[in-house]
Formats: sequence, structure tokens, C-alpha cells
Amino acid sequence: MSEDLNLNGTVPQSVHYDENQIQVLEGLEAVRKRPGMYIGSTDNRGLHHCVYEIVDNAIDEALAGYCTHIEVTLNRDGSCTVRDNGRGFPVGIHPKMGRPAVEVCLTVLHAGGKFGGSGYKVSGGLHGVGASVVNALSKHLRVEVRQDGKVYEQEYNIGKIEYDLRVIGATEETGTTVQFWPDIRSDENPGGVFDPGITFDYDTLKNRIREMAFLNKGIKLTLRDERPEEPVERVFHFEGGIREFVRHINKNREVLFPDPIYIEGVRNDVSVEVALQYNDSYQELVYAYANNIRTPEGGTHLTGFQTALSRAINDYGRKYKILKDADANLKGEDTRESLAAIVSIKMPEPQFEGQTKSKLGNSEVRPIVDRLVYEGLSTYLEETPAVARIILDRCLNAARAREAARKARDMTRRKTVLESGSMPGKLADCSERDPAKCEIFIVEGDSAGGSAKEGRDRHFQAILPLRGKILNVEKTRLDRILVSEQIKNMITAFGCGIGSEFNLDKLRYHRIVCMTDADVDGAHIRILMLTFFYRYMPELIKQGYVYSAMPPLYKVSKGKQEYYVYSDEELQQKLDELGRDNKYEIQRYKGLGEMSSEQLWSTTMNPETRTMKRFDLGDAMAADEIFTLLMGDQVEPRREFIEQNAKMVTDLDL
Ligand code: TSJ
Repeated sequence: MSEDLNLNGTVPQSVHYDENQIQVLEGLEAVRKRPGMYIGSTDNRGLHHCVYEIVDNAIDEALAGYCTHIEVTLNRDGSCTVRDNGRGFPVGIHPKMGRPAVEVCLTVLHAGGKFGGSGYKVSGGLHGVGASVVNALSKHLRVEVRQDGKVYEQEYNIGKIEYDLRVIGATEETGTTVQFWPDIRSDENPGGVFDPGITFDYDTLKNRIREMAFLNKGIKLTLRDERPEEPVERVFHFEGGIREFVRHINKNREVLFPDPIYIEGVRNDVSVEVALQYNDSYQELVYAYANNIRTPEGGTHLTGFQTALSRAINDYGRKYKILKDADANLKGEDTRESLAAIVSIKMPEPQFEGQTKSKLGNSEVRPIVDRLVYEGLSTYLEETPAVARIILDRCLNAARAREAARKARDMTRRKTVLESGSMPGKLADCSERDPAKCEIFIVEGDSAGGSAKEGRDRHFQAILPLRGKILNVEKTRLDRILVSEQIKNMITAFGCGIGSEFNLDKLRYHRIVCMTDADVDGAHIRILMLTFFYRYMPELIKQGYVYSAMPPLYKVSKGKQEYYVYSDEELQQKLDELGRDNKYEIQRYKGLGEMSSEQLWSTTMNPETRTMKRFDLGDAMAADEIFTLLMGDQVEPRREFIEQNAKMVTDLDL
């Protein structure tokens, strides 16, 4: 593409300049009018989608075999930089648009995937909306291309070209860099698209970038945060790919055999990778991905894996008489108890279906995964009889436990909270009955609970106080938590049941807000709640119904003027803004209980002024990991974790 480049300091001539320009402007306008259509939302999630969208472009270059390193940097000025060492985005003139290809990619809606020619674009899917969407939603964006000895650059404002692509220097390197400043709404920028006050969250990005590194073996991904006083950097690079992902999932559990089983293969343009390893827990942790996108609703790739796993294990058990003639076959669920596995497929045109577009629909994928996994696993079992024996014992054990549990459940079910119709005494319910309009605040401590009850808008806000100490993560097993008064109150208030009896239609609130203190105990309670939701009501998280309240950390006041600030950085900013010489009074809130009901309302509960963090499945996975670690039998990692991460826990690194 670069051969037809003509850049002798002249403006490239456009073929139908006006026509194309109109098309570009209409595209940008559509994106800014309905940002949710393109990036899902204008909150934190949407903001992070922008980073993923840009990173996906670099991942594609890596999957094509031309890029080994991708760096993501969060800059102090609120921008994000993504840099790769690929071939550099083509700068030659796009035949139809008459403009440099890189410009077309960044200004024309859905133009991204149209270049390239050979190979297929495998990332994308959910976020595959194109880099032009990010450009349209950025108050400023700069692209740099290093190619053929030259450094090119172009800049844009709200997607509009500031100047034509130009050469600014020479280089030996190749690659592409995009730096963008998201267009966040504020008093100074009322036309901005993203919600006021939002910023890139290091931990959210860290989790996703680590996931990308697991899913794309060999690619080095670096995340740098330049915003703190001491910049932080993490490098993720896994030659073992999803094998190391499975090790990571199991890292705080005892495993039944040392090396994850790994199966890979390609058929009809569908590349399949599976890694699995059993552990000593009773949980099933199987994550499926299509084109690097998690598919929590499953789909044909997951079904193919499950049927193959079950068939391979049953066939082996029959062949070697581990399963006796009289035994029933192991059920699919018996072969998945205690299993940690990753199923990752990559294909040219994935069809995403389901409520949240996170279920793979392509029917041709099921038999492909089934066959590859059945063959791979059968071979492994034949070649590794010691491990095969361990796996079969485990599955047989699960089948027996399932039978026993069913009997026990039948006995106790009649007595569960699910049947009781009346609401818990501690609940201060709201008057509204439409769940979509209702919120419930789960509040740590009776005194904060009291303030929240007084301060709330009782029309649509319900309050359920929790006594904090009882929910000590480190001392409480999840099965015992289930029978605790606190959790029963929560289940009753929500109305939707748990586990196999869960019914989303019966949920009484579409916003479930954890309101806890900003200290270690508060973090423990959040981890516990999130783990509980994740294991027993995951749909609540998938639907995006679970939030954390963000109470302020400080109040800065002078005379009648009062400002609430929500982080240490914001405090420094505020003090700079007010002038540090002035003698302001700073109050640090140690707990929610220190706030009056009016303060709690205006800072934390009033939908007009509050900020809330919405938990996603990644947060829940991370919480589950921390919970397992805090609870786990392995003393050493727990001690290490608590020592190293006491601060992280309080910072809500979920
Ligand atoms: F899209 C983008 F601008 F947002 C962006 C693109 C951002 C970042 C950080 C990287 C990239 C990008 C694109 N990195 N590498 C590429 N590669 C290509 O676009 C490319 C290069 C060469 C050829 C070729 O056929 O010669 C084809 C393509 C698609």
C-alpha cells in the first residue's frame, strides 16, 4: 500500500473530496449522537472500550506475525497512548477515498478492517467498531506511523483532521502509536460525551491486558501508569499462553496434576486452543473466548468442548473398566467439577448472539471443537494413564457427591429463604415497585445504615444495613456465609433466588449498591459480596446490576464553601486549584458513619451528583481470586498476598 504514497510535502489530492468529507462528518456525528451504540456506554466501561479498540488493532498486527510488543501508557494529562512495533499503519493513498489509509481508518466509520488484504482480523467482535469511533469520541488524537525510515504524524480534534499527514523525522524503527484524549464532559466542556469525573482505571486495564497476553501467546504487553507520583509498570508476556492462564486460575489452589493439559488445532479457518487442569476445589471455572472476547453466555465452542470432555472421559473409563458396566455414565457436570479450563477459538466471522451479545452462535464451530478436543484428550489419557486415573477418580467422586447433595437439598429446600414471602426486618424498602427504577444500598454498619435510611429518597432507594464484623472473609467459608442472617436478608430482599433457582425476572432492584467504608474491612466486605454474587447470582454481574458506592475521602472547607473529594490525587488537585496558601480545613472521612444523612445523600447517594463504580465479570473474577486466596489452605501465598497487597485491597483492586 505504501508504494502509491505521494508525500512530497504536498496535500494528497482527493478524488471526490466533498462527497467523502460529507460521509466522514455524518459518520462522526452519528457516533457522537449515540455513543452507546458504538462503545456500549459513556461510563467507565465505555472509556475502557476505547483503549481495547485501539489495542485490538495492534493485536491484529501481532496475530498477523509482524508485531511483538504493545505498550499502553496512561498519561498524567488524562490521555492514553498505545504503541506497537508492527509494520506501521499503511500511509499510502486509499484508492476509493483518495486519502492516506491511516487517515481513512481514523476518520471513516467501520473502515478499520478493510485494509490488510491477507489474513483475517481476529480481534474485534464486541469492540470491533473501528478506531474512527475512538477518534470521534476524543477531544484530541495523535497518530504516529514509523515506516520506511520515516516518522509520519497526523492529529485530529473530535475526529476532524487538524492537518494532513506529514513527515516529521527519520527513524530505523517501524510501528504505530495512537495517543488519545477522551472527550469527558465537565463544566468547562459541557459538550463532552463521557460521564463527568471518569478516568482510566489501572486495575481494570491491567486485568484485560493480562488476559490479552494469556490469550495471545508470545506477545509482550506492557501497561504503564504515569499518573501516580511513582509511575508503575507491569509487563505481561506468556510463551505458554492459555496454559499459563489456567495455572494462574489455579495458582492458589492445590492442583491434581502438575501441568495443564493443552490441545490445539486448526480446521476450516477455525483455530482452537484448549487448556485444562483439575484442582481440589468443587468449582467449575471454565472460561470461553472467541476472538479474544470472553463469552460468558457460552455458545457453540463451549458446547463442543463440554461434550468432547464428557465423551472422552466416559469412553476411557469404560475401556479400562474404571466405570463398571453397572455404573451410569458420568454426567457432563461431573466431568467439570473442580475443573479450571480455557477454551479459546479464533475465526474469521464470529456471530455473537444472546442478551449481551456474548454467546458464540456459529454452528460449524461445535463439531470442530468437539473433534479436536475429543481426539486430543483421548490421546492424552492413553499416553498419561496416571493422570487419567486421577481425573476419573475425581469425576466419580463428583457423581457420588451430586447424588448425596440432591438428597440433602430436597430435604432442606422447603425451609429455605426462597419460600418465605415477607421481607427482612432490617430492610427499609422503597415504595416504587418497578425493579428497573429501584435501588438497594447494602450498607456496612448500623450507624451508617441509619444515616442512609434518613438521607435516602425513599421513593426508589431501599437500605439494607449489614453488620460488618460478621462478614469476615478470612474466617468465613462461603457455604457457611450462605446460612448467615446477613446473606439471607440479602437474598430475601433481592427476591431472585440463588444458584439453580435463580430467576432474574423476580429481582426487585436493578441497582445493587455495595456501600462500605474505604478501609480494609470495607474492602473485605466488597470482596465477599462480589464473590457471593459471582458464584451464586452471576447474572446480576453480567447484567451490570452490581455497583460500589464511591463515598468521598475528604471534605475541604473554608467558611461556607465546601468541596468533597474522592481520592488523594483529587485532593492535591483541589488544593492546587484553591491555592495552597489559603488555610482550608481538610476533614478525612474514616467511615461512612462520620457523615450526616444530608452529606451521605448529596455525596454518595443522589443520582444527580454521585459517582458509582459498576462491577463487571472481570472484577468478580478478581474478587473470587482474592477470596480464594484469603480463604485458601495455602498459608504462604496468603501471607505474601496480605503483606504485599494490604494497600491494594483498600484501593479496591478487584
Ligand atoms: F487503528 C489504529 F490507528 F488505531 C491503530 C492501528 C492503533 C495502533 C496502536 C496500532 C495500529 C496498527 C495497525 N498497528 N499495526 C497496524 N498494521 C496495519 O494496519 C497494517 C500494516 C501493513 C499491512 C500490509 O498489508 O502491508 C496491513 C495492515 C492492516
